Amino acid sequence: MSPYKKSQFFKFFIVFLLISLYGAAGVFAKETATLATAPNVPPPIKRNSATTVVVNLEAKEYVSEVSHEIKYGYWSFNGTVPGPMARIRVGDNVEFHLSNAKTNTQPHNIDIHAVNGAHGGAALSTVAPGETKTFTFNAMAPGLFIYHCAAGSIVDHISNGMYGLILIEPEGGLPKVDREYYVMQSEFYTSEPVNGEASFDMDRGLAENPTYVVFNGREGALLDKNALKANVGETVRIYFGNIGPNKASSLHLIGEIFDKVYLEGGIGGIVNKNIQTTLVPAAGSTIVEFKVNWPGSYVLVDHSIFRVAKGAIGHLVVEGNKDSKTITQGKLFN
Ligand SMILES: [Cu+2]
Repeated sequence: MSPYKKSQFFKFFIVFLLISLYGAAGVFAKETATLATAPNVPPPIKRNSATTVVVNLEAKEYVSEVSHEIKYGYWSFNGTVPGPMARIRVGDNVEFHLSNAKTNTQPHNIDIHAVNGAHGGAALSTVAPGETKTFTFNAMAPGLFIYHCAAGSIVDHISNGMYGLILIEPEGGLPKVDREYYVMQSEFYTSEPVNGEASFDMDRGLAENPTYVVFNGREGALLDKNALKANVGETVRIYFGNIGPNKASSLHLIGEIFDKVYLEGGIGGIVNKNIQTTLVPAAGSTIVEFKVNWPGSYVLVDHSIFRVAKGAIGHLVVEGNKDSKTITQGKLFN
C-alpha cells in the first residue's frame, strides 16, 4: 500500500471509529423510565441535561373490585388503574413502547397529552392483542399531562380504566418537598352486577350519571390502611389528574388550604396561591402543594359533595404535635 493510500485508509478508519463511538454513546445514553404505581410518584430527575428515555407500557385487561364485593372488568395500562406515573425531563426524547397482552380481547393505543401531533401518539400506536409498537416524541413542554387509550370509540376504553399521568419536569426540576403523591379521579358507569360482577353501561355514560366517582381506581383506594401519610411540618405535593370521562372535579382537602396550585397542571405558567378548592376539568390535571401544621385526618374530596357518596373521598393522616397557632383552642380527640 502506498503511503498516500495508507494515510487515506487511516483517515477513513478514524472517522469510522468516531462514528461508531458516537453511536454507541447514544445507545448507552438511553435510560429506562422509573414508573410508579399510584399513590406513589417516581423520584425527581437528577440529570441536568436531556437524554433518551424508554417508557414501556402494556395494556392489560383484568377483573377486580371497584367497590366492596362488586367486581368490574377493567382495561388498564400495566395492570393498575390508574396506570403508572412516568417522570420525564423537558427536552428528553421519549421512546415509547406499547404492547398489548396476548390474553386481551381488544385493540388498544395511547394518546399522551404531552405529545404534539399524531393524535398524541394514538395514530401510531394501535396494537392488537400480542402486538407491540414504538414511537418517539420530544417532551417539549413542562407540565403534568394525562395519557389515555383512544382506541375504538374511546369512551369504553377510558371508562374501563385506561389512563394515567406523565410529569414533564422543567429544567432544574420542581422545588423540593417532603412528600409527593399521585391521585387520579375517575367515574365508572356500571350495569347491575351479575354474580357480583358489573360491566360498562353505555346508557349511564351518555346520561353522565356515574355509579362510582373514585380516587385511584376504586372505592376506598385512599382510606384506612391505604390513607396517604405525612408528619406535622412537612410540605406535601399531590399530582392530581381527572380523567372524567364526563365530570370536572372540585378538588378540595378538608382542613387545608392549598399554598400553591399549578393552574391546570401547567409548569412555567400561573402558580396560584392560598386556594381552597381548585377545578380540574375532564382529561385535565393540577399540582397542589401545602404544609401540614396540625395532626389528624384530612379528607380529600371532590367538593361536588354528593359524589362523596359515590366514592370520591380519601384520607391524609398527619401525625406529630401541632406546630400552628391557627387553631388556638379545642381538643383534637376526646
Ligand atoms: Cu384501550
